[in-house]
Amino acid sequence: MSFQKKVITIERHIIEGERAHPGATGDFSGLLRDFMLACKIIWREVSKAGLVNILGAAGKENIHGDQVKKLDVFADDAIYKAMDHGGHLCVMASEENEDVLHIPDKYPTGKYVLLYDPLDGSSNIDANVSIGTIFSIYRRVSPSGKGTMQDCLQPGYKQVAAGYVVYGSSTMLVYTTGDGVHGFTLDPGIGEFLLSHENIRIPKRGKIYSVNEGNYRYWFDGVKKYVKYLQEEDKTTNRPYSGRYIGSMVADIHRTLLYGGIFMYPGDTRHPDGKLRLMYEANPTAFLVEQAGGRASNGNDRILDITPKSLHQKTPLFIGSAEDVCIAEEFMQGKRQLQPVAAS
Ligand code: P6P
Repeated sequence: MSFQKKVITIERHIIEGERAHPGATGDFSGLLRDFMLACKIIWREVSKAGLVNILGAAGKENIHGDQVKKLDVFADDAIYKAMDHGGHLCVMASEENEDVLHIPDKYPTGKYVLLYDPLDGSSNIDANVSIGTIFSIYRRVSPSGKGTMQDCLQPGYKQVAAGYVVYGSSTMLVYTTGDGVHGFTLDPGIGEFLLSHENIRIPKRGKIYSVNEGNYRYWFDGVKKYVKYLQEEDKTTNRPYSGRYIGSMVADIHRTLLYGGIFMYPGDTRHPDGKLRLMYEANPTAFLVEQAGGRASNGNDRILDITPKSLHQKTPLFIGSAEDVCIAEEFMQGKRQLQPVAAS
C-alpha cells in the first residue's frame, strides 16, 4: 500500500499553529486565508500575462517615479479588494500608494494592520523573470475604529507575521508568524498552497553574494572592500564566492534563504539610503531571515530595530547568512580591512 505524504494546506498549518497559541481567535487564520486568495488571483494573471497582452506600462508613474506596469495595478487592486471587507484589518498600506489605505466605512475594522508590496520586481515582468508579493502584518496600536498612520509606522520587531509569494517556475508562499519559517508550494491542480518546506533554516555561512555591481563606482569604500574580500581566493572560507543577481528582490532573497550567502542593496554616494523600502521590503524579509537563523542590518543597525519615520522611507540592506552579514558589517564599520593576499 502506498502511503500518500500528509497533505498540509496553509489553512491547516495556521490553525494547528493557532492551537499552539492559546487565546488565538482564528481571526489571524481568516486574514491569511483572504490574503492567499488575492495571491492566487495574482498568480493566475502573472502566469498568463504573456498570453493576454496584459504586459506593458500602464502609462502611469507610481509615487516613486517608476513606470507602473498593468500587473502592478492589478495586483494592488486584487489585494485591497480581498482584504477590505473581512473585518480583520483596521488599515492597510501599499508600496504603490502614497498614503495609508482605509477600510471602507461599510465594513467592520479589526485588530491587524497589513503592509504590502503587491508585485515586487515588476520591472522584470516582460522578461518572465520571477517576481513576488511581499507582506507584513502588525497588531494595531490605535484603540479602535479607523486605523492610523501610527498603526502602520511600527518598528519591524513588532511584526506578528511576514512573508512573500514568489511567482516563478513554481509559485511558493514563504511565511513566518514568529515560530520558524515555512514554505508552501501552490498545486495548480487544486489551487491550494501545500506545505513543501517545513522549518526552513538558512546556512550560517554561504558562498554566494548578490548585489548590483553596476553601481560599483558609487559604492562607499566599505562595500568596495567587502566585495573585493569575497572575490579573493581562500578555500577555507569558500572564496571566491559566486555572484548571482536577478534584480528581483523576492527571487534573490528566496535563493539566499535556501542556499545561504548574502543579498545587499547598499546605500551609495547617489542614494545614501539605497533603493529598497524599509516597511515593504526590508522589514518583512528581515523578520523571515532572522526566524530562519540569519541576520539583517543596514550595515550598522539591526533592520527590525529601526524606528520608521515615513511610510516609504528607504534603507540600505545587508541580509542573509549570519556570518556573512556580520563580516559585511565589519567592513562597513571599518572594523575589518583587506588582508594582503599571499602571492599565489
Ligand atoms: P536595481 C525591483 O524594482 C526592486 O525594487 C527589487 O525587487 C530589486 O531587488 C531592486 O529593485 C533591483 O534594483 O537598481 O539593481 O535594478
